[in-house]
Amino acid sequence: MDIVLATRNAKKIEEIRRMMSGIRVNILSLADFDCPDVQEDADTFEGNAIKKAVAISKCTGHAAVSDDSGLEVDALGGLPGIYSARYAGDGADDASNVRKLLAAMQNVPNESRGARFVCCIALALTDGSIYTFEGEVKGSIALNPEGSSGFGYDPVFYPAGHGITFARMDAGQKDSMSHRRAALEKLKAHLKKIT
Ligand code: ITT
Repeated sequence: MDIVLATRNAKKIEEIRRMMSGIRVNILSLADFDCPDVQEDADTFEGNAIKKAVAISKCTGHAAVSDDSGLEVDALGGLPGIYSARYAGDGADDASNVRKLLAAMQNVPNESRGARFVCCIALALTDGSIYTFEGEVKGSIALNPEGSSGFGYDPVFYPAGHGITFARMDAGQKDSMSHRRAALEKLKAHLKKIT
């Protein structure tokens, strides 16, 4: 079965390809198709994930898998949440997003710095059926960025029970406990049943 990865985020693509190895699907790249950008205007991770997967499946004529994900911070009422990629505004990048988050958290004491990463994966099949799979990892927000691996908010996220940020972990260690891993395991179990 051919599946197009409906994301333009190179770091997500790396992680998903790594964790999808070992199952009988042929992963195609969105870069090989001429599809318009999908507007992420739903108000949930699931809504945006479905929008992306359905649009890319229709555009390419193949099954599509999308990933909508983000960081929910308790002290900020769940922000940046679905706005994670563009938290610092138009033209935001990982560094400006992290800077804005740390500034917003400046006066938040250690015991109130809880957060979680959420990942919703959507699978859209060519017969029009849609499936979604969620994963999360709980943790807390660091006082300063630490480490240079990964992407996004990895330098400021301590997964619970570990004394280092995701950005200080090697790829295999982050993969073993990440929100994306949890969602992808559910997707893989589903694909094994239908392929
Ligand atoms: P696509 O929509 O093309 O997939 P995107 O980067 O815009 O790419 P999202 O809308 O799902 O994707 O935004 C996800 C953002 O959440 C991402 O840019 C990071 O800022 C953050 N994020 C998600 N997963 C993360 C992870 O594993 N580590 C660090 N930050 C993550």
